[in-house]
Amino acid sequence: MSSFKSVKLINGGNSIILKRHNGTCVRYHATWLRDNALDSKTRDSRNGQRLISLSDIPVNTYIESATLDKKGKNIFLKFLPDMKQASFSTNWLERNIYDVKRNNKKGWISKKLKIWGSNMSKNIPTIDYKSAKSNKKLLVKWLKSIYCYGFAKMTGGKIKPGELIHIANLIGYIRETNYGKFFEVKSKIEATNLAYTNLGLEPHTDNPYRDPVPTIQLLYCLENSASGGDSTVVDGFNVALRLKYKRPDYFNLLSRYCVHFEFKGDKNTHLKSRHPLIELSSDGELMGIRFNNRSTAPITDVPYNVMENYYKAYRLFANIVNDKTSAVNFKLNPGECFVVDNTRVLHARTAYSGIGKRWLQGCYIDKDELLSKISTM
Ligand code: NM2
Ligand code: OGA
Ligand code: ZN
Repeated sequence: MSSFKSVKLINGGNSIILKRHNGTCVRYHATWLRDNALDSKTRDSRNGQRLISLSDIPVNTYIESATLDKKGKNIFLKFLPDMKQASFSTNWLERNIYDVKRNNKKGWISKKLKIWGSNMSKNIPTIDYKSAKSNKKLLVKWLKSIYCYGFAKMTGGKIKPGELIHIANLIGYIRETNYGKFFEVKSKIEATNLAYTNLGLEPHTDNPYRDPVPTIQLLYCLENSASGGDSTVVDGFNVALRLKYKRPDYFNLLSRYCVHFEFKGDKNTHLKSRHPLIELSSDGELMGIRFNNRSTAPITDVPYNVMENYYKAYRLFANIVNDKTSAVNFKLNPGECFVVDNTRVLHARTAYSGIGKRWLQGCYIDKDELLSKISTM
């Protein structure tokens, strides 16, 4: 429970400044406080949604008086000119703090994410199917690892076609695409996608040609007796950060310029998108990686005099992707599956052949629901 020592108006009531017991201070603006008032006329008390618009807040809003209760745990505000009153707990204010130093460096990531390389091979976040179904604590822990690492495995599932849907439903809502609610990853004649052959697939993110990109992918193994067909996953954020460390100029090129992705696998499908390989938000957060050599269209948005360097940057990125120290390798057994955050983690398989068979089923899931589950469970 946080508490403050004192509160004062500053800039003629345009803001308040709160002092903590350790001497540090934090400021909030009058308009911001008014907009975020928590009373039932400002926010619906059932669903928490805001009932007012900015036009309901006078432009010249200021705070006439601000007082703390005895214990310094609640603050009471009077706004003018509309004579609105509002109160906030100091806990709420601390939780919603914005008067802080921030990291605006390109490529920052949330402290909650854990970056990994081949060192994760020995402790892959894994759950067995039975625990996932019966032990909520273990399930939440597993869901959190999908968020933190962008990768997790499940073992002990039924060897039954369509079983992946039950697992997907533990994570979130299925994202249906042209490939269906789920798809059969096996070698087919006249394959509409190279994934449906026995060729090896280099580390890639799926469907970079789709906008928005599917955010989670699940691959479920039903048969894997062919020789080869081993899996690899690579933390794309780790690769991007290693690139940035080695060659910040290359990192800038790959995040600055857009690539075109395109897929035309059958006569009913023509998907296109335009995004950088390394995507940053406007304040520099590392948002996503799109990397798929099979579906990269001619790169035409890089100026002539930058192209040579762009390709050098692209090549170095690919080299780090394919570096042994980036990879976590394993072979899926029937009844096992893995889940990747497709905005971050790349997946691959080696070529397969021989008398045995290989049959995986896959589907896409929306990550927003995963985050919602973690937050509410
Ligand atoms: N499949 C497996 O994004 C890709 O084209 C990779 C996707 C066909 C749904 C394969
Ligand atoms: C895919 C894919 C990998 C595999 O279907 O998108 O990359 O192991 N498959 O077959
Ligand atoms: Zn894939």
